[in-house]
Amino acid sequence: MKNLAPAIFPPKGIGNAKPANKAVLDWVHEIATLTQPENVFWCDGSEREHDFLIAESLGQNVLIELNQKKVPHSYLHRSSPNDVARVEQFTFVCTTTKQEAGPTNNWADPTETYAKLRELLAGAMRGRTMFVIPYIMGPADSPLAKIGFEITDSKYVVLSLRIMTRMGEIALKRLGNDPSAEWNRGVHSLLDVNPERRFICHFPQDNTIISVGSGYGGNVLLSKKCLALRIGSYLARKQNWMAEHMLILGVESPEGRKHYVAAAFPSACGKTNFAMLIPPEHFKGWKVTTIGDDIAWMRIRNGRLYAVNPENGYFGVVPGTSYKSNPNAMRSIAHDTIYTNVALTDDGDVWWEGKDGEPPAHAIDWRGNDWTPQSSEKAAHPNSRFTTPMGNNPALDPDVEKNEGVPISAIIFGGRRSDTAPLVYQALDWNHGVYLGATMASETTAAATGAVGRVRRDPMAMLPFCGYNIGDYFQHWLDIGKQLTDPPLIFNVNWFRKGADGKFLWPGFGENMRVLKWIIDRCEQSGGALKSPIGWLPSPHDLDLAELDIDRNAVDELLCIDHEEWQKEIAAHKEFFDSLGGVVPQELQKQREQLAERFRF
Ligand code: GTP
Ligand code: SPV
Ligand code: MN
Repeated sequence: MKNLAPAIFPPKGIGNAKPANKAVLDWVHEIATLTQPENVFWCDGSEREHDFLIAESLGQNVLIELNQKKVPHSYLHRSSPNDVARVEQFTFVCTTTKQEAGPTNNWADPTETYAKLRELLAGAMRGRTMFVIPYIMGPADSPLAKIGFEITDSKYVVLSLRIMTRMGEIALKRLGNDPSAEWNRGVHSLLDVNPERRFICHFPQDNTIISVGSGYGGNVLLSKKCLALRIGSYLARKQNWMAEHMLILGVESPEGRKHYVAAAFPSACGKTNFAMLIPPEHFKGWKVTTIGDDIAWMRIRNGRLYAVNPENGYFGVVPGTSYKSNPNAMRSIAHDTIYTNVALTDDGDVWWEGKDGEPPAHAIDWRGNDWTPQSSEKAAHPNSRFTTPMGNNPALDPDVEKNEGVPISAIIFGGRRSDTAPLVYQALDWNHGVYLGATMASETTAAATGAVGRVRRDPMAMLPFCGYNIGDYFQHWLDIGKQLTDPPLIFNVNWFRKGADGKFLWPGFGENMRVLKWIIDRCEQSGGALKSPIGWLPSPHDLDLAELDIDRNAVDELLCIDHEEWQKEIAAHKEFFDSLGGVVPQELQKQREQLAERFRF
């Protein structure tokens, strides 16, 4: 069989940053004994190491060099066509008991799973280099920061983690020599990139992740969904903090008043875009800044929630990104970026559906085939991604490295719903807000394999990412609320409601500032709202729609609560809770009854 990742041999002084910590050394030794690599490469995160790995990746066709004048220091990676998204059906939470993993996770027995994975990993790195990557999630000295190590046989993973995390020496320093220090053990091997041997397994009780058979980001950048969300959420409950699938942004008014907002939208439902929003002309003087675009780690401080972004870069959806929809993202990915599964133009530039300007007359598509605008296939995969350091973002918030994090004034939940859910509404209180999160639904997207466009319940956008029993997770949210003297207000938004013509009613992107402004007004107790059965709802004049070209009827439709649709919705909430088999806290059952009750009057 063809070796997908032949060994590389670094010159002296590269690949030898061996840590002193005995627990790490023992673990690496154990994995090396099992996987039998040709050599072990200890990463330090230096420029020299980076340049060497880029050169080797180009030599082995792991990366393709782009036109360095057009996109400096940027490269294209093509994953296997069978390996382009997260695989939820092959993602496992291996808690000691099935009960701990709960009704929404694939559970597998830890002893049996370790045995199966050991078999798959035995000799798997023969003829390959085993990389050991130390990294920190969160600002290095934050009380929320966590250390992880990822062992991998993929150079793409090493180069990507260097962007996505604080990688190398900095992590070794923070870990120190204490053999009992807390750190996450991550093992990844490409194996032969065969979907039949693709398993993403989490062992929360051991703070361990083992991922085999994939080279796609969400399955193999173990810092991200695996550690920061699945293991993270498990640790968060135990340690009384929160690990959430949320962007974090700052909003500053022309008078200099600043709020931070965290928002949970499911995969490919607009987090990166919202986090980088540029307010329209009419909001001159307002500034939106980014703390994070995908994950928030939050803890209680002085009765408030404070959040950090555990990541150091963005792994974002490429298609649809343009100077029109998201100029800050375009500027971020103009250099020092790894592109995965986009198209390559004849002049060595990258292209994707929705990019500004005319499509190229000819390109090489994400699979490596010739492409023209007449082709029936897409040039870029719908889940093609960029990996770019957050330092590239022109709107990066100055407090992104603050150890204690930023205080959160509002939490927003949002899904992709063609109907039922209005543009925005506010929960009556924290517990009602938890109910909004718990009953969230969204149409599925290309971020995971499987059908696209199917409405499914995705509580707090965490359905694929909660590392323990969802009932306990709901209870954790309720328990956190009890400890907050100044809790964030909770909102629900829907940028994706459609009219009878099947088109989006709301322009979205930068114009979402109008909704954000109402949310900030509510936080400052200045925004108007009507009490509706589902919560506080703005009337059209409570939203600043000045200079927006939108039909008055569209606005009415966006804010309308259709009682028939909501009867179906409430029934769907009940069906969802029932499907969870009795783990839903009483408080949330009560919230549902109260919601139904409010519709009766
Ligand atoms: P993940 O990285 O998978 O977690 O995705 P995300 O939640 O960060 O979503 P992202 O911002 O990348 O947007 C996903 C898709 O939704 C892109 O195709 C965007 O163009 C589109 N999108 C984002 N915001 C809006 C919006 O306000 N309105 C509309 N109509 N589409 C949007
Ligand atoms: C998501 O699917 O929510 C992502 C992309 O952010 S991935 O890292 O692949 O999970
Ligand atoms: Mn995401």
